Amino acid sequence: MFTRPARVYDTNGRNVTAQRSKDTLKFPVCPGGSYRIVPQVVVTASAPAGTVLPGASVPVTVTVQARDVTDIPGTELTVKAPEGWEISPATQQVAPVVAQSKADVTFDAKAPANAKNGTYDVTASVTARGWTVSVPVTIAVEVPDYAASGEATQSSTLGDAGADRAIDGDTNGAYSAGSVSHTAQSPESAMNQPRWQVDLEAVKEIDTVNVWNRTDSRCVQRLSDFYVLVSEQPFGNDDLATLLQRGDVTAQRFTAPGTVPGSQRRHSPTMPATSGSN
Ligand SMILES: [Ca+2]
Repeated sequence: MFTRPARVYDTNGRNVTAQRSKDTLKFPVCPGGSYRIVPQVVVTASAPAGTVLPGASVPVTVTVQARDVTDIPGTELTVKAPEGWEISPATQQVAPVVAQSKADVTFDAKAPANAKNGTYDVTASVTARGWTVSVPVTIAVEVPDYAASGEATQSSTLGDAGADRAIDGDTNGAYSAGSVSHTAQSPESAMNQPRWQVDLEAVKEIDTVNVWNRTDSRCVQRLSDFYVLVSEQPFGNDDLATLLQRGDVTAQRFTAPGTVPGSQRRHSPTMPATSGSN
């Protein structure tokens, strides 16, 4: 607060002469008196409410306000952002602001294409000769559920329990609820490495793959030993052994549903040893 121009007022509203040196403010005081210190430069920064997609830009507005009777000379706005963020422009001049008025300046903050879910602090600093005021603005990034807009297929289907049920946004694990996908229950299907997959239809930066199991008590164990495979190339009709040997395929084996760290991959099928997924 004391690193910017400030005025000191007594209880009667009279200005008290003060001297500022870096972060120290000195002024004469009367015993028992009370004083009000009013910063003469107020800087705020804001971004639109909501979340930002990875790789998207959001406009940040910085408001420089001059209080009371103190004019603000021309200042410079600089922005610090986490690694990978692009700020445009990174610096810009702010025109002088006369007392009791304000000026808005705007910059764009672009999230990295590989940004993870979370909140990020971008700091805007307004600098004049002798003082700097810095304010953070928090931007939330939300990685979309790419699977939800992909094309789901599976090796066979039991009744109407199609592959698209696994990406319908409903993770109700009870088969009777009508949202669980299911491969056919024939011996041939079980022998043929039943699989479910989703084509994301473009290369995407994948953070996690969430696999939701059935919750019907007698069927939970069916999804007990399976692989999650990801690739930027189509899997085609290759069997599991072939896929595990392919250089473009990343594979992880699970004895129970969980999450797998991702990378830039196009396909993410699961190959359960037995059938049934949400
Ligand atoms: Ca579902």
